[in-house]
This record gives sequence, structure tokens and C-alpha cells, in this order.
Amino acid sequence: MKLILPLSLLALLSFSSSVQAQTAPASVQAATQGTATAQFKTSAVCDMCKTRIEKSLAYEKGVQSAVLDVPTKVLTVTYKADKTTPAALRTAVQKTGYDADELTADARAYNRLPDCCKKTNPVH
Ligand SMILES: [Cu+2]
Repeated sequence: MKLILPLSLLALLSFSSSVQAQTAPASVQAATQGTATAQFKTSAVCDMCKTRIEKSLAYEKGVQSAVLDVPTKVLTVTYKADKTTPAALRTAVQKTGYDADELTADARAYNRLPDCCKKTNPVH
């Protein structure tokens, strides 16, 4: 018994230190990186939409950059992961009047868009 106890203690110690070694890199990564990138499919159709969405997202909390590719309608957002979430960013796109992935644009904001920016139009 006297021999077994120190051995099991040792095993316990080495186990917990290996767990620490595994979790440490992840927390370091989060602290040093902090930024994440998300992409959303929007209903943007022209350069006016691009300007509108990018400007709107730029004012969102935690957003570092927002770039919309008009031909593919894909919005790429770089944001601080501790300040905002992809869900909040999608909501921001909706409130600007555009669809974000499977989420439909806020009706009021959409109705305020100029006719050329309505999603019934093809990309132009
Ligand atoms: Cu437009």
C-alpha cells in the first residue's frame, strides 16, 4: 500500500500535466490571434449594394474588415472573435436589407433599397 499510493499520485500528476500541455496551446492561440473570418452569401446585386453592406458592417462592433464580392455575392468579414459572432454579423446584414445565408433580409430595410438593388434583379 505504501508503494502503490505514491505511484498512483505520480500517475495522477503526470496525467494532469499532460492535460495542461494539451490545453495550453489553444488558449495561447486565442490570445494571440483573436480574429476570425466568416463568409456569408448575400442578396447583393451591384456595386451600390457592395458599398452599402461594407459600410454597414464596418460600423458593427468587433468588425475589422468587410469585403463583398459582387459576382459571387459572398461577403467576407474579419472580426474579433471576443467582440462579435457570425450570428450577430448575419443580423447586421439582414438589417442592411440583404439576405445572409438562409436568413431573409429585414423587410423594412429591404423596402428602403433603391429598385436597382432589389434581389429580384440579376447581378449587374
Ligand atoms: Cu445594389
